[in-house]
Amino acid sequence: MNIIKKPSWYIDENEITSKELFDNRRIFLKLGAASLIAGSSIVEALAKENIPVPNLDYIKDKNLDNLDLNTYEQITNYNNFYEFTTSKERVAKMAHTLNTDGWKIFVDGLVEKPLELDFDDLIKKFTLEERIYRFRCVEGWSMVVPWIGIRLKDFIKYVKPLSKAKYIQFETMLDEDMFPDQGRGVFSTISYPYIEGLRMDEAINDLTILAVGLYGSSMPKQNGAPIRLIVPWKYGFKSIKSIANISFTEEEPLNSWQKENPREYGFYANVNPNVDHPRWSQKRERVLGKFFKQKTLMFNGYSNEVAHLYKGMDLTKFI
Ligand SMILES: Nc1nc2c(c(=O)[nH]1)N[C@H]1C(S)=C(S)[C@@H](COP(=O)(O)O)O[C@H]1N2
Ligand SMILES: [Mo]
Repeated sequence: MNIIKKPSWYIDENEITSKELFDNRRIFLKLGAASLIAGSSIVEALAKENIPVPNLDYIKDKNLDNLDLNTYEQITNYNNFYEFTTSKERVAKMAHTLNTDGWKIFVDGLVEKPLELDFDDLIKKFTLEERIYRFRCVEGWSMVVPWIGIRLKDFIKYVKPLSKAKYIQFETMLDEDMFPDQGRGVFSTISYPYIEGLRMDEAINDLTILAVGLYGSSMPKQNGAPIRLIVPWKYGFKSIKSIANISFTEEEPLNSWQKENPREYGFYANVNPNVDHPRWSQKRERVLGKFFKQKTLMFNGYSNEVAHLYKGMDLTKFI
């Protein structure tokens, strides 16, 4: 009989409840060999790192740029979500009031016909893809996140905008019971609903996704469940969370941060190390969990994919 000695890292097939887990080499790498000691199952290892068991089926990102992922813990415990609080550390604790059951997305404006889409039905119609992206907040911090989502281009094709449509506008859900800051009236931090928008050519770029999860499972509430925009070459505020309304327009949407402070925030918000924020430099960024700052890249490192969209535009004016 041919006896094969099992290597120390061998994991018994029975311990693996999901094939997805076994395939997810990155999660293994993140957890490190130490957590995969004999007797400890992957599920236990995931639990120890507070990573939920993956529940989404998706095409993996090959991570050709070899980006170093931030941990699930980091990504889900340092958030900007003003509907809850301006404290990045507290969003995670407060986000339980966001109820995504039966979530609907309304599509209107310049479309063939207005639609009311049920989130759960909607995502079954599309292919989910993992997208490992750099994510750079205008405040000067950044992270690398393995998002899971659908291409916005595919969604747009599905809802059939009219050819007159030049822009797409997104709004976050309005609901005072779910989002405490929305119930504060004149004392709210910003005016609601949170609004964002993209030019149509930006919207149909292959990098732009509607994200429905990260690290293989559904979007955590604090990160914008159940569905949010991700535009990786723009400052984080463009990546609007918990989307409830999408409309197609002829006019450029007035996005929330431009409305709050047009001198500091514009419509485009492309990551640009050469154009400083009026109150701070944008040349460098602090990656969550890293000690030294690193250089911020033009278009957040996505110039090859998106620089052509802004040819001939003065990027010191179109901020
Ligand atoms: N509805 C809504 N969307 C939002 C925000 C917000 O306050 N409300 N903050 C934005 C900002 S400033 C950033 S940096 C990112 C943060 O996303 P994250 O918490 O998943 O890292 O969400 C963006 N989307
Ligand atoms: Mo941000």
